[in-house]
Amino acid sequence: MIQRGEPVHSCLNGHLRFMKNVAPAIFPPNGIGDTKPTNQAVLDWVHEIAKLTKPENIFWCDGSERENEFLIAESLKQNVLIKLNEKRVPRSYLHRSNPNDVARVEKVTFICTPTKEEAGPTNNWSEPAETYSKLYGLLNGAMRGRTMFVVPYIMGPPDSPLTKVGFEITDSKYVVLSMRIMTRMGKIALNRLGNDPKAEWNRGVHSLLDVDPDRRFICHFPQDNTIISVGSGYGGNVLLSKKCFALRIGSYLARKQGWMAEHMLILGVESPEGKKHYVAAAFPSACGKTNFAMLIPPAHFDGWKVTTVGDDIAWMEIRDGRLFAVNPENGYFGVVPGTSYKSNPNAMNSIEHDTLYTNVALTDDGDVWWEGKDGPPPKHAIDWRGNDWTPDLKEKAAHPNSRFATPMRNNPALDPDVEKGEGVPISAIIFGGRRGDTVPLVYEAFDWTHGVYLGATMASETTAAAAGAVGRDPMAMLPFCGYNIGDYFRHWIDIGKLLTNPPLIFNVNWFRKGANGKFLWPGFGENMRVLKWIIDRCEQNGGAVKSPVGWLPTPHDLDLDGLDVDHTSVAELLGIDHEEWQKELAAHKTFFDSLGGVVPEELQEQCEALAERFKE
Ligand code: GTP
Ligand code: SPV
Ligand code: MN
Repeated sequence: MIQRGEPVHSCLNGHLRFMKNVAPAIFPPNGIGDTKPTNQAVLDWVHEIAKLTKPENIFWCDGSERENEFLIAESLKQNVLIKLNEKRVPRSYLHRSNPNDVARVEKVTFICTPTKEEAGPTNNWSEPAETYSKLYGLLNGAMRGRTMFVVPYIMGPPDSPLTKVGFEITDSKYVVLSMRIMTRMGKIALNRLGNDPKAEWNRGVHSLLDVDPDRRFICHFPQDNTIISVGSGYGGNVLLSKKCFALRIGSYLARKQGWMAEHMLILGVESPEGKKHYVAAAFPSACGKTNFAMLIPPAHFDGWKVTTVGDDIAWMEIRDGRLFAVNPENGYFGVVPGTSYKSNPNAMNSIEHDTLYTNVALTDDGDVWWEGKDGPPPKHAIDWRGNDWTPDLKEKAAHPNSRFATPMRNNPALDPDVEKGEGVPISAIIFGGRRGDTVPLVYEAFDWTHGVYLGATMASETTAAAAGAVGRDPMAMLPFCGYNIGDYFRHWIDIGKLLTNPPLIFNVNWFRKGANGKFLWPGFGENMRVLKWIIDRCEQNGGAVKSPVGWLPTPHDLDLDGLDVDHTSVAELLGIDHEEWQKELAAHKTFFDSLGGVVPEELQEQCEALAERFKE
């Protein structure tokens, strides 16, 4: 049974008495909010959390249309949502989060394993009993005057062996409405769980409290399959299905159970002859996963088709010696700024209707706007904070991390096999970050272990705030690996040993810059040219030369017909600068050293082998 410390009541009564009610209770009519699960373990847990948080009432979600309509109506009344212009963006809404609460917060994200070693050198760790005690203190009476929603959901296609059940308790209507888009929510989960009190399911507890950054914690208890998140109302902090369950708890379960939970998009690519491959790609947050997953091939690639399986998370398992992947999610929570008909038409088509926007600007005619949208900016708008905005102001109208939540069904390029229980077979795995220099446009690992090394040492530039600063982000999982990163590397190596037909592994970099500081590569749809080479390599008919870092295409091996990029740029994009790579090598060593001895021997050897190849 779960071990928990004694709740701390006394010291917190002061702030509780004055805690703002940011989420007043709602009172559903008969037939709404009363679909109680029958599994006794779930009922006991809900009872325990209700006793602690003391809500006004409990709302049991069933995922029905009627329930959704009621929740939207109540959210409009409470200004949780703003209705957008029905003609321009039908059935769509805007939500503004608290300006202090606009992104994931890694410094208050914790992995609460019995020992610090289990969480490893890259995670914030906190002792489970103490942490439960602290969180139970904060949750004590936190839902007074509020409705407690119980949200059942599944992650994965309904009939997949990889699919898992989760329950999220929350006092936020925005969370319920978002979970309905992002997951398969409601009765489907109750049916999947059944009545076995010992069945595996994830427990998620979320309360807004008073949305105070000083009382904001996102805590994971992998051994208990439990997440507790308090004090935030935004995205990855509170849609507990996503980063918290599908990645942090997911990666822990995956290692224990012999599968993989990765921060990867999944796409299908079909040739004019009808030959189809699937690839999975791990890029760090805001480095192009959604865009790549929705790529539209340029005119030159007539007859080629790219389809989306997922844009953020892949759950993968081994079958017949191959890796098969499913997208555990049911919707996209995508970056809005920069999204346009030019950069990503599939995303634009997806978010034209039935979309929940967060922190974008509102135009005077009830439409949404953001920096980088097609056409000129509006003469006047209400910015993401709710203030008047005009184009002459320095402030951005939409928050740089403003997001859309939209059902994957809206995507015109949705892959037909997205619901397939067995998943899709993965031919290639791609790693990539945002690197202004050093890293070529694309190269291929020599073998699986070398590929694991590419993933383990990948890096990305942080945002404009720290221009030029490069942070290592292994497999784009640094913020999302729910256990010791050394054991995670080991798990990758072990999976490789079980694969008789492993995916080839590649590294890409869309973000290399020339001397003028501009991107050398046009990116977006033109990334098809790189994808095509990757597919050629999978079919053993793409050319490449051996370089110290891996197999590199020559300009001749890439199909660059009709592309407006000059020869020198292509040479720069594919170039290996030995001086830059000496620095890169040193950075790999420093990174491995910083992990304090957890890095598997095989990867240390890869580091030495890379150094040796540069000496040849
Ligand atoms: P998360 O949802 O945070 O995980 O982000 P993501 O990895 O899905 O990134 P997304 O596709 O939303 O892109 C993030 C930013 O990178 C946007 O501003 C895009 O315009 C930009 N971007 C995406 N693809 C490319 C590309 O090929 N070239 C360039 N230059 N920019 C790109
Ligand atoms: C990311 O940061 O990788 C996201 C957004 O996909 S969030 O869901 O907020 O984590
Ligand atoms: Mn992401």
